[in-house]
Amino acid sequence: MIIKTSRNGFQHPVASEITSRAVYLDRRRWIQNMALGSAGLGLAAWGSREAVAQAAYPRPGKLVPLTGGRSLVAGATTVEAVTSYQHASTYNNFYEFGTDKADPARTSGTLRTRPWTVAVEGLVQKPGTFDLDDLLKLAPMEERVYRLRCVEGWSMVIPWMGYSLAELIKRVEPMGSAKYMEFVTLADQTMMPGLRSGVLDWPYVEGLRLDEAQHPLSMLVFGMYGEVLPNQNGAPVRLIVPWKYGFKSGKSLVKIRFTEKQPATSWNLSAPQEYGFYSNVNPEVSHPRWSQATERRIGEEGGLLAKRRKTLMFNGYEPQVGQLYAGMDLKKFY
Ligand SMILES: Nc1nc2c(c(=O)[nH]1)N[C@H]1C(S)=C(S)[C@@H](COP(=O)(O)O)O[C@H]1N2
Ligand SMILES: [Mo]
Repeated sequence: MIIKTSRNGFQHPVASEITSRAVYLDRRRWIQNMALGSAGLGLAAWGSREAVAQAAYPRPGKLVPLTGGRSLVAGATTVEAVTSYQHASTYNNFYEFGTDKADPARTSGTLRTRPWTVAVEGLVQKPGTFDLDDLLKLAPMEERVYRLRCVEGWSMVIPWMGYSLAELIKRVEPMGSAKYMEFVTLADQTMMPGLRSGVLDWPYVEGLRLDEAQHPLSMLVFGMYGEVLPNQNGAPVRLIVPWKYGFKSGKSLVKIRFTEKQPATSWNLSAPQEYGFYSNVNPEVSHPRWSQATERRIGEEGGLLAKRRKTLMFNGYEPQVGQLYAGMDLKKFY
């Protein structure tokens, strides 16, 4: 694979990714007016009994717009408001930039996201290094509204921009021996003040079974709220696996490896009894130190006293992903 050096400056996508404000607003209206029936594109078709149109949300207008050719809403079981951009971009877990929720928004300005490459290695026929610009063009950009459920007991509803991870997987042609994927994220002392702390072994590494990674809901994400990702949310490219606790979705990805054996993952290494390899959202399997039966929606009125919501099996995506775990003891494979 040829490595191309980006001719675009910091956070300036190629012209094809930039949509005029008018087109953008038009698309917004279309989403707003999208009836259940017209959501029958791709994934939404099989989630459509649960899917409901989300309220439109404003594009914050802080970063470069990133728009998708089509939009879909996946996995909402009730009408749920999209979390405000303000909350989604200031209440973050990104330990490379500090462990306080407010740290990443404050300290991630030092992250340089251009040039950026993602190396794909291991058990594939076509290993290589992808330039971010090539990744942006690899498949049509889609907008998907997913719930994000953190293992700590809070959740958000976020409109992500990206495409199925499966699009990348099929291009590199996994060998028959490939059973797992390992996702390695950036660990650069010069840009990430949090690396000085020993909370985790750096780099932050996560993993998925190959069939989980190939599931169409698993998403390679480049943007949110119609713009490129802000640094604190994992710029320039991250994973989103919506039926698993948030920590499975690594931010600022630099390397993807296909392996035969289950990869060792950062959170599992740091506390194996608390964070399993699977970490599927499951209200019936408690964390050793707290119940996972309910969650607090970030941004809802009432702060810490706000009414908690019931956590849904597989974060509400059971109809789509339940089959991946047929016959598995989910208490054992937590
Ligand atoms: N590299 C890296 N990725 C990471 C984390 C991290 O600390 N470092 N935190 C994870 C956790 S615990 C959660 S809940 C989500 C939070 O994503 P958000 O800040 O975009 O909501 O990112 C995940 N990805
Ligand atoms: Mo999390």
